[in-house]
Amino acid sequence: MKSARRPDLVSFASFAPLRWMLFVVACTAAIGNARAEPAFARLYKQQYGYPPSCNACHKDGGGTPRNDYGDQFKKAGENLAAFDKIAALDGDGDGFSNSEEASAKSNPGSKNSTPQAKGDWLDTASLIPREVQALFPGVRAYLPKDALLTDADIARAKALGAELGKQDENTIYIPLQDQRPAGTALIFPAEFNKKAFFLLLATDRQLKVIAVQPLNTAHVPDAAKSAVYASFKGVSLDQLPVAKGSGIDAAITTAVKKAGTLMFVRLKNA
Ligand SMILES: [Ca+2]
Ligand SMILES: [Ca+2]
Repeated sequence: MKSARRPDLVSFASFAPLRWMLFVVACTAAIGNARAEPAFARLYKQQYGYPPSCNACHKDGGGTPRNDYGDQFKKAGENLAAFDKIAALDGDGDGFSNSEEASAKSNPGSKNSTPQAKGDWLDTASLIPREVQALFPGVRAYLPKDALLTDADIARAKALGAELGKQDENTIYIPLQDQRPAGTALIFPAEFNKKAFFLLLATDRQLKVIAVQPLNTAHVPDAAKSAVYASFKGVSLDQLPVAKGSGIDAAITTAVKKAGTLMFVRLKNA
């Protein structure tokens, strides 16, 4: 593998690719800090041997407020040592300690999951963002594809008008219908006036855009009001427009250009 920068991700991928990658996408979908949650999942797996779902630390999936276990973990330092510090506590108050629950694969952040009745908190289906599922009604299976960028990819992207770097690496969802790709979806960050928001880009199986949607615009309300999203519909990923100007529409267009080109260079091999 070329990705010396993220060896942990590569080794996780070989261990449990689907769950891990879905976790990365689901938990980064709607939060302000795109790097925080996967880092947590890596630590959790290092400590307990499996990646958790977003609901270990959040009340209702990535992007929702932290639950009591999430708060305990944060207060204890958010690092590997923090797990031992909070091991004997019972974050969710269900009578089982945090470490008892984590070791038994029940959710230390939810009363509804105990070592005797773990529930479905680790099901991969629960990790697919609702917004993605809504764009592909009836699709029950998703193939996550890690979009790691080679130097050749970056050069191809540049030729298509998009400046990509390693920091743009992401995970592409491929919805599967009758075991055939039905399209693609990608959740990615955008920035306006130094504030982050998230966008969802989806295409049909020919890589023509079917939708671009704002996902979390709490810090950038203008991104929710923009009318530029409809203009991408029907455009091929390799022909997305280059942004002009410096307003919110330009910020969105820049992010869409980068994300679409990332998908194109990873999915259409030269
Ligand atoms: Ca508990
Ligand atoms: Ca519990």
